[in-house]
Amino acid sequence: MKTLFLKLAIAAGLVISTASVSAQAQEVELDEILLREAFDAADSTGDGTIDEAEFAADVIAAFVVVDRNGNGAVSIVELKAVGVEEPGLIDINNDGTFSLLEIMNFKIVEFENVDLNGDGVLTFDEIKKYESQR
Ligand SMILES: [Ca+2]
Ligand SMILES: [Ca+2]
Ligand SMILES: [Ca+2]
Repeated sequence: MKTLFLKLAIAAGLVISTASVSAQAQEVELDEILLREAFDAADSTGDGTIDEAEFAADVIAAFVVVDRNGNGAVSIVELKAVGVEEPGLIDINNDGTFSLLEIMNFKIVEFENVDLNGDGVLTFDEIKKYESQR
């Protein structure tokens, strides 16, 4: 069972790391290099997997970066700038902005989708596979 804090934390991060990867890299090889960098940055324990706490921390760190004016909510413009194509799915209360909670709810689902073998941690291969299907 995830805590609310974890739900909050999971939303923001992988949005940014994966989005910046696809925005910057067109070639597969470069894509993989950037993906690896994002993965290693998120894997703060360095054990080769990303658990929920690491994922959550990554989400929060990313949210802070994207929320440029620091008002605790991300606008559609800010979100699209990091490559999120369907922000409507994230905006639960439909107010046109994206709170950390809304993003976290969205990212939790993504975490579970990426975790192909359902062991509760993400490996580089799982993320790579997920990214290649997007
Ligand atoms: Ca780790
Ligand atoms: Ca909202
Ligand atoms: Ca897994």
